[in-house]
Amino acid sequence: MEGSREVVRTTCPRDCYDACGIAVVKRNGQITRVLGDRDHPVSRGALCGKCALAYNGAWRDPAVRLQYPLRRTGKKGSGQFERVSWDAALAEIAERLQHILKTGDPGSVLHTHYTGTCSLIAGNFPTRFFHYLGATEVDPDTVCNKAGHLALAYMFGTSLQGFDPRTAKDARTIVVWGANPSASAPHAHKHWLREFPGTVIAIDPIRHDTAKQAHLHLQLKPGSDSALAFTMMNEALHAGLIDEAFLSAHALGWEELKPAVLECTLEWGAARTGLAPELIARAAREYAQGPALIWLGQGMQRQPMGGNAFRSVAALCAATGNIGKPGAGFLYMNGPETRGVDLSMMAAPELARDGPRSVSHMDLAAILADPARSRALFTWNNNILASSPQQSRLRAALTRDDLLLVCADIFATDTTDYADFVLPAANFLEFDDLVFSYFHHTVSAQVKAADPPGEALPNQEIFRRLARAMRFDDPALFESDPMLMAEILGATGLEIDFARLAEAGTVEFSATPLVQFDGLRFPTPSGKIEIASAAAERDGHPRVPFPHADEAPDDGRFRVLSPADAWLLNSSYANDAKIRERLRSAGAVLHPDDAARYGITEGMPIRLVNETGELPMVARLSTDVTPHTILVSKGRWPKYDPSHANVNVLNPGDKTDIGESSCVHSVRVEIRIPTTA
Ligand SMILES: Nc1nc2c(c(=O)[nH]1)N[C@H]1C(S)=C(S)[C@@H](COP(=O)(O)OP(=O)(O)OC[C@H]3O[C@@H](n4cnc5c(=O)[nH]c(N)nc54)[C@H](O)[C@@H]3O)O[C@H]1N2
Ligand SMILES: Nc1nc2c(c(=O)[nH]1)N[C@H]1C(S)=C(S)[C@@H](COP(=O)(O)OP(=O)(O)OC[C@H]3O[C@@H](n4cnc5c(=O)[nH]c(N)nc54)[C@H](O)[C@@H]3O)O[C@H]1N2
Ligand code: SF4
Ligand SMILES: [Mo]
Repeated sequence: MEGSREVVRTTCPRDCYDACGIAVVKRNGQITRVLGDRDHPVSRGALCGKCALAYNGAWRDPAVRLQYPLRRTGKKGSGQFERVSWDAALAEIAERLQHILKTGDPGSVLHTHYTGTCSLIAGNFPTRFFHYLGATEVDPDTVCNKAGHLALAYMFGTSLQGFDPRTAKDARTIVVWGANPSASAPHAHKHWLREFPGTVIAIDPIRHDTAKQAHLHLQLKPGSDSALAFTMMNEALHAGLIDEAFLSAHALGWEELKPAVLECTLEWGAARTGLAPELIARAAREYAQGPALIWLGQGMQRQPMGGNAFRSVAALCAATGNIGKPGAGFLYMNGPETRGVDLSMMAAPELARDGPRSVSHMDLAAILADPARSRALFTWNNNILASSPQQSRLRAALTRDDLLLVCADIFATDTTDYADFVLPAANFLEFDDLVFSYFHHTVSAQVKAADPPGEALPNQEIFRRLARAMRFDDPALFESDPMLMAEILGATGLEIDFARLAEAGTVEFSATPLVQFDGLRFPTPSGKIEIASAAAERDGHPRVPFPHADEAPDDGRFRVLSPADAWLLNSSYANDAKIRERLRSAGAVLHPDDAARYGITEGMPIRLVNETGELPMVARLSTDVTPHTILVSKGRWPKYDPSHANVNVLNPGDKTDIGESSCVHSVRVEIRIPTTA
């Protein structure tokens, strides 16, 4: 007997550019398959490999999901817990929080959150609770992309208003600068870039699949992007492709930048970047001629001078007039603002009576090591023991008996193993929400297709209940999901309710492609592009960007890049059995010339070592990486590795020039070869 078949349309809410449409197939009320939605403009019927496995594996396996609230019974880190009721767990957590509020600073309650789910309510609503409490937020963007956000905001007034990918039809050239769509945006790689009839230029120290597929690959030394951007401006100047009329009408500061541009000859740039002068010249002319789009990757700004690198590339964009017209512009992220929605509607920072408080992720381990600064930590949507820097120091801090640790997650991670209370979260298949891609200008429904396992609850409901247990009474802490969704959809002006959106799955915010900064109005203080920025200067940064390239590590060290892995989504999926099989062969990739100098051969065990930690790895040799560079993907779970560590055990948590954010793609290590006994 066939039984009744039903298909629920929903959307993938992972931290991924694509925001794919999903078709959940149900028989007799039970999910049988999670597939790509054939009608969806991005996914066109296919999920990426990792989601196809995980959504039909661990994510629907009650045996590996957290199902009930848990209270710690063993030592911190032992992962030993007993099941308790929601009422008991929340009452105890509330009592301990009330004690902290009575006896000290609410700011000593910290919370970390990030990209577990990017659906708008589950990803943002819980911050209301923490604002109201007066807690300190560990600024999520500081572990990812803050330097780039601030750099672009200095120059254009916003980093969250990018090009509309549909305007590629008007572009001659697309530059993918420090992003790896073949891993981080698989459908943009497979369809959007591959179907683009013009020239694709990839600028990346790694020859990843997108770079292999590009017409030009500039495999520059890591950390030399600013030098490259200035050299490209120099070449554009010589070719008569600097748009002086555009600059004088719409930008401030070109005259201040120009003397530095004039110094950055092709020979100078070639020496700094390690690229052939002809290649730089070709890329410069292709781009400058325009119209051209630049995809500004989040990977590119994770370097010590990442803010300056972003300002330099942004200056190139402005100087060549590649902005404000169809087929031109840049994209870092398209924020909900591009669909009329201000996210503070969800996060409600005004609930923080003394103003929102935040610290950098780069300081998290140090703050948690200090009982005066941290008495409680909540983690939700975030697996800090896999994703954050200073892994060993962080782990040591989490063993503090006097630190209340509460973790909401859908799985038992390295981090939840240290919790006093583990709160089971529902996943995206189990409740309604909204998803806005940060690449496309789409508005999508996340639609409930199943009940959560056991007693798991959506994030927003967990924090509503905790607010109740705390006897908080501000109505903003208890707003219902239907009300929140109606507010968001109302702000889009689309005149669509959730039921209709759920039927459609995804709708475009505008029927026709949007032009970035249409009308050439920029939300800066002057209303113009501020290549020279008084705001940057006031914040202690140079007024204008300057040409820079990091020195290559010269003391026998290597620079570790740890970008996105195609089989993981940050740390998510590393616990799925089928995905773990695929990760088994991954290792530390280094250039054959470097390997030869050390007598390292393919498959040989090596140790990466620095002042922060050490990581045993298997060597993989490939010319896909530049010399003096080692590629180790992010995201493995320490507890599945015999060393109980991943690449973040090597990450000292150094901060970028702007925004106190992560420069994880600049970690320096030595290679040691283990001696056999
Ligand atoms: N070495 C190195 N480290 C990095 C990076 C790097 O490039 N290199 N990249 C950094 C970047 S860009 C980022 S954004 C961070 C991301 O770091 P994380 O925020 O830790 O990333 P995720 O693994 O996506 O998600 C975290 C957790 O959320 C859980 N989760 C999923 N859905 C839900 C839900 O609905 N509710 C709750 N409560 N939990 C849920 C998942 O099970 C997972 O444990 O990592 C950073 N770390
Ligand atoms: N499969 C998968 N998809 C993901 C994620 C994932 O973990 N896995 N993570 C998601 C998240 S949170 C984010 S933030 C995005 C990130 O996705 P991307 O924006 O693509 O960023 P990364 O993967 O960190 O790095 C991209 C590229 O930057 C390059 N890079 C490193 N240093 C430099 C440099 O100095 N100069 C230049 N030009 N390039 C450099 C790396 O070699 C890498 O190829 O992806 C999202 N999508
Ligand atoms: S992670 Fe990205 S590519 Fe994979 S299904 Fe989700 S949105 Fe699509
Ligand atoms: Mo990220």
